[in-house]
Parts: sequence; C-alpha cells; structure tokens
Amino acid sequence: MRGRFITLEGSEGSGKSTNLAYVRQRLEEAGIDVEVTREPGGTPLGESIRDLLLDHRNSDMGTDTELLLIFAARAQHLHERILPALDTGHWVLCDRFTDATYAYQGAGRGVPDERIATLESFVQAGLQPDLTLYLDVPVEVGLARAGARSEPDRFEREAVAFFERVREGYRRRASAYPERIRVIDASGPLESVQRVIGVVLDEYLAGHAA
Ligand code: Z5A
Repeated sequence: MRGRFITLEGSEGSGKSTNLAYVRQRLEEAGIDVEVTREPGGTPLGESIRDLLLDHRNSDMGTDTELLLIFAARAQHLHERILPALDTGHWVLCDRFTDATYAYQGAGRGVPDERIATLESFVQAGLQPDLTLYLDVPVEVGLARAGARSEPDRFEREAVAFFERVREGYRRRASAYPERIRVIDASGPLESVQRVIGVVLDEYLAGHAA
C-alpha cells in the first residue's frame, strides 16, 4: 500500500525541528516505517541548492531565482526520495513543503499564487501532503526563540513585517485547506504543544492508517 505524506510547517522558531522528532517517534511507536526529510534539501543536490538559498552572501538573489531554485530542489526531492518512499509503502515526514512556498515566496515576497501554482502542478503533478501540521506562533515569540542562534541566514535577516506576512500566508492556507492542514497553537510550553500534536496524530492514524 502507498505510504502517507505528512508535512510540518511553521514560521521561524515555531518548533518544527523539535516536534519533527516527536512526530517520528509517535509514528514509529505505531509500527510505521518513516522516512524523515526536509525542504529545501533532502537529497545531495537539494542540500547544495539549500546552501545557495540560505547563504546570506547571496543577498542579491532575485525572487524568481529563489522560487525556481526551491522548485528545482523539490523536483529532485520528489524524484529521488519522496515518490520512491511512498511507492514502497513508507510514510514520509517532511520538514516544510509547498505550503512554505506560498507563505514565504507568495505572502512574504509577493509572488502571485497563480505563478506558484503553475510550478506546483508542473513539479508535483497533483501530489499533495495527506496531512500537514502547521505550528502557529506569534512572530515575536518565534523570533525570540530562534534569536539564540549564531549567524542569521538569508531568510533570518528579513524584517519582522516579512515574517508577519509569512504567518498570514500560512493562516490563509490553513483556512483554505482545513481538512489537510491542522493548526497547532505552538506558543505554549513544549509538553502542551506535543499533547495536541499527539491527539491530532491519533485521530489521523485511527482514520487513515489501515
Ligand atoms: N523556505 C522557503 O522560503 N520556501 C520554501 O518553499 C521552503 C523553505 C521549503 C529554511 O527553513 C528556510 O527555507 C526558511 C524558509 C525557507 N527560513 N526561514 N525562516 P528551515 O525550516 O530549515 O529553517 P527555520 O525556519 O529556521 O526552522 P528550524 O531551524 O527548523 O527551526 P524551527 O523549526 O523554527 O524551530 P526549532 O529549532 O525546533 O526551535 C527553535 C527553538 O525554540 C529551540 O531552541 C527549541 O528548543 C525552542 N522551542 C521549540 N518549541 C518550543 C516551545 N513550545 N516552547 C519553548 N521553546 C520551544
């Protein structure tokens, strides 16, 4: 049977990486083979593209260049890892996917949704995540959490207004796709965030794992 595709989304400091490990553990405890990956990246070629995207020295990168690099990395990721894993019955757990493109490049940078949708349909040929956990935090909370990190990358150098637009973009996506995207309030202590994630996963597994 084909595997399921689960994505984690959220803005800066929302706790995606921290909670990815928790989701993986919960799925493995349920006896599910999980392939964990991330975007941009997930393959050697994709990780090289990620380095280009995050390198703060590439501050003159054009918006279209950024968008095309993200979809180039995604095309390779689908070809090399995601589709083969799903086809052989593994579940794929991915840290960010195309909702991030609508939030960052769309809402954040101002790329029209139709342009993103054109690339999405070209690269993904209809593939969508089965379930998306969107970790929602107020921008100031996320930035304070992430602020402890060493050197900010090209995205982390953006102004607060950029991250406010990104959050709004994510919230619009969640309203547009309420069946797929589950909004998790990630502003509280980790234990309470993970309790809610656990409930959402249990519901999903009860309805979709068989
Ligand atoms: N990007 C894009 O523009 N378009 C796209 O299509 C895609 C991506 C796919 C890299 O992504 C950049 O790529 C991203 C958007 C762009 N740039 N930004 N911003 P990334 O996912 O690799 O980078 P990131 O957003 O910086 O995520 P991260 O490094 O994985 O961090 P995080 O998920 O936001 O959070 P964390 O590392 O799990 O937690 C941060 C800290 O908070 C850490 O100390 C935790 O212990 C703490 N934490 C977590 N949860 C809690 C709670 N509940 N309470 C208190 N403290 C907490």
